[in-house]
Order: sequence, then C-alpha cells, then structure tokens
Amino acid sequence: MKMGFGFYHHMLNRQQYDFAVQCGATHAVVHLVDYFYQGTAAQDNRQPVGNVALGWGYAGGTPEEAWSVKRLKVLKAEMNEAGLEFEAIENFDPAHWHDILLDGPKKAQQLEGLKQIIRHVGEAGIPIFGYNFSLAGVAGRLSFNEARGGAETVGMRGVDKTNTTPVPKGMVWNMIYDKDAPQGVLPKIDHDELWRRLESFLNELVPVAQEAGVRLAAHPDDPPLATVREQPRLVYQPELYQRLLDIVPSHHNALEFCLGTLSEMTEGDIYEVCDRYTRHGNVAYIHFRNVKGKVPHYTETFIDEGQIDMARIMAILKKNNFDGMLIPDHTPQMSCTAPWHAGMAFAMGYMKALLARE
Ligand SMILES: [Mn+2]
Repeated sequence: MKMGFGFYHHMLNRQQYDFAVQCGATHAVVHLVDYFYQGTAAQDNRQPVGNVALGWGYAGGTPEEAWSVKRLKVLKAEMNEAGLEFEAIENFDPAHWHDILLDGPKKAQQLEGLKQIIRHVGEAGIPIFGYNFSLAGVAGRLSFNEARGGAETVGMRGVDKTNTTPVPKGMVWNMIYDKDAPQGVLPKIDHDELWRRLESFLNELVPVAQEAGVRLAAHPDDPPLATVREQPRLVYQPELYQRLLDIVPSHHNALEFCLGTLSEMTEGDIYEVCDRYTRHGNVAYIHFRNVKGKVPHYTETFIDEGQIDMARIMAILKKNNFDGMLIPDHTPQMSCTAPWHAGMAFAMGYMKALLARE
C-alpha cells in the first residue's frame, strides 16, 4: 500500500512536499481546483465549508495553463524532486464541467475539454483522476468544535437551511461558475435524470481514460443524503457505488473510496463494503478517515476516535492485497500554530503504525 498526502492548490510548494515526506508520505494527491478562489473562507488550509449564497467561492480560479501537459510535468518533477510520486488529481473545476452536470448548452464542448484534460493527465504520467459527480457538491455541512478536546471539525446536526436552501442559478458543485447568472434557483430534477447525466459522462470519458492510462475514480456524495439543497444525489448508499461501476465496467471506471462518507451512510456495513469493493479491484485510492454518527447527524473525528475500527479496515486491505494509495483526506484542526498540519501528521503517524503492524 502507498501512503499519500493531499495538497490544496495553494499548497503546491516544496515546503509542503517536505512536510508530507517527513510524515512518511511517498505519494501525492493534488487538488488543482482552487476551492478558495475569491471565496469567503481564508486560505488557512481548513477544508472549505462555505455559505449558501456563495458556496466555497468562484470557479475557474486556477489558470488554464495549470492543466497543460507541460505544467503537469513540471509539477510532477517538482514533487519527484522532493521524494513524492504524483499519484492523482482530485476534482474537475466547475468552470470546466458545469454544463455536463447541469445538461446545459456547453455540454458537448465541455466533454471535449474534459477528455483533453484526461489525455494531458495521462501524458504527464499521472495514473488517477478523482471526481465527484454532484450538483450541490460538498455542501450543507456545519463547522463546530466537537472533535476530541474541542478540536474544530465539520459535520451535520440535522436537516436545516444549510442543506435545504435551493442552489441559486450560476452555482454548481458548491462554487459560482457564472456570477452574472439571472436570479432564481436551479430547476428540480429527479434521480433518474441525474443518473442519465452520469451515464453520458462515463460513456464519453471512460474510453478516453482507458486509452490515456488514467483511472477515473468516483467519490461518493458528501454528505451522503438522497437530496441536498433540493438537488438529487447519486452515491448516498454503498450499493449505489455498484450502480455507477455497472454503467461502464472497466478498470478505468473506479472508485475514490471515502471511508468517512461511506460510514456516514444509513445502510451497509463498512467492513463488508470495504472488503467487497477492494476484493473486486474497484478501488483506485482510499480516503482513510473516521467519523461518528450517520447522516443527518454526524461528526468528522480524529482517526482513532470515530466509529470505524481502522485496524480492522487495514486488515481487510492487507487480506485483499490492496496496493493502492491511502490518504488522510481531512482531519479535525488541532489547537496550535499549524492546525491542519498537526492534524495530518497525527493521522499519518496512526496510519503508518497500522500499516507496519502484522
Ligand atoms: Mn473523502
């Protein structure tokens, strides 16, 4: 198994790479989308929560050039120099695929754009591209000081206006892609319509990913509710992951397997689910983190204080000879001058100990 570390867009520099290597990481996941661009949240490395009007912030903040083969190769070389393999990019920019998600007029053009990105990623030698096919996106959560020792973390405390307020026009995936959009809210659609949009996306993208040597890896809906902000969601129960895989059975149609999100789901047994999907070779990489509770009442916790027995998960991964990457994903913020880094270092130490254990 490979130990990985995720970097937000503003963290792509040598100091951060060195920190990751010092924690024991050998592989890296890059969030090339700048979630914090012109947003309300400060760039303090916290996972963005955002507000109902603006979401996390504005889409399209990352320069187009960043998605070119040339820049991806430079980024890869810089990471290699620090001792990290560039294993995955996580997430498309809503600026690049809003009309694929919304079935809008630029859908065909944007599908071609995403294919080009996947070809670039393949050409740069990056083996995995993680994505989250979602309209409301990672939205509707609260931030509170309820992890161990009063650490700041995120979660849900029931259904309220943060997760029921309709998505305004011009917003998708919890980011603004058109600030001049007319007043109003996104039209309501049903789950079948959203599955049709995913099918169209996978039918177009998986063959290109296969040719490019890139595994597309789907993140489940976070938080895993059937509906958020009046929009349907796709993967909000463990069995719905199988429905996604069955659309285009391929090594290149795979999963970004988020243990935290899967454990927040109201159905399924996390150990059986982890065993089955890893045994079948469907998992490209794992968000190795812990939670307490189920939607709509849950808290993201430190790796050792949640409801998942992480040692038992590690034993399942070893039994199935899982050879992909594990990353901490997110952790509560620790009370010190480097809250995000301390949280990550703690999680990585715990993961390395589990990995080393017989
Ligand atoms: Mn995750």
